[in-house]
Amino acid sequence: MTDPSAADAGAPVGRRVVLGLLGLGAVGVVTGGAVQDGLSRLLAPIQLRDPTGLTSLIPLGDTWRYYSVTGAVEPRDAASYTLAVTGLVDEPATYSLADLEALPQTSFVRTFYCITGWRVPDVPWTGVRVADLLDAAGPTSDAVGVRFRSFDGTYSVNMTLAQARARDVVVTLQMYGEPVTHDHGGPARVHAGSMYGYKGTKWLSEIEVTPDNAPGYWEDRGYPLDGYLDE
Ligand SMILES: Nc1nc2c(c(=O)[nH]1)N[C@H]1C(S)=C(S)[C@@H](COP(=O)(O)O)O[C@H]1N2
Ligand SMILES: [Mo]
Repeated sequence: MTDPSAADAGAPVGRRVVLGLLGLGAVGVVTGGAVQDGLSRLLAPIQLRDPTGLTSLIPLGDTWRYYSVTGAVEPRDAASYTLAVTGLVDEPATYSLADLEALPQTSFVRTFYCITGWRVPDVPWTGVRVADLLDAAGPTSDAVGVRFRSFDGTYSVNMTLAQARARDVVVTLQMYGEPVTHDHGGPARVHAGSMYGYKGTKWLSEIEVTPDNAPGYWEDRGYPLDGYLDE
């Protein structure tokens, strides 16, 4: 699927740069993994400015790409991180990282899919079910959706209340058995195991229970509101 973001990215990567990198990618295919790895690192700062655009065409193999729609994000740690549960709930709450770590953890292994075509096989995810946080908050009878917001100040995405309650929708605290790194949206990101990556929110700061299921950042730019994988 083509990416509607290329046009409105703040400072898109020039076509010549991307074509040059495609040339490097071809070298990587010939000479093997080392060049691919180097290319992946080389691309990290570029992808800051090309969140889901042309760089996804470069053959990097099954590796992670760093995505941020806002460029650099100020890191938060155990001392400064909070997650607020707000909106149409009986008991709004604010969780510290330690609070989240003290709640029951769910783990599962799922392949990660970005809708632009790349994937990372068999990723181990661990975190707190969004369902548990919703149960604790008690959505009111007029609640319909859940809006996830990021402390990057820009990213958001919605799910219906029912979708957000699925067992594989987690406030992820660990990937690969390690704390989620800043680049991967730590200390806490949402991941929905059965949905494309864009339905998850890196640098999660708020879960707002809403009276609707309004489109979020990428959905406003053409991604489908229903983000379920076809698999
Ligand atoms: N805050 C924030 N969350 C985000 C994004 C983003 O740009 N900003 N990109 C989304 C998309 S499209 C994907 S594929 C994944 C990428 O996660 P990664 O950067 O760990 O590879 O994050 C999702 N969540
Ligand atoms: Mo994505």
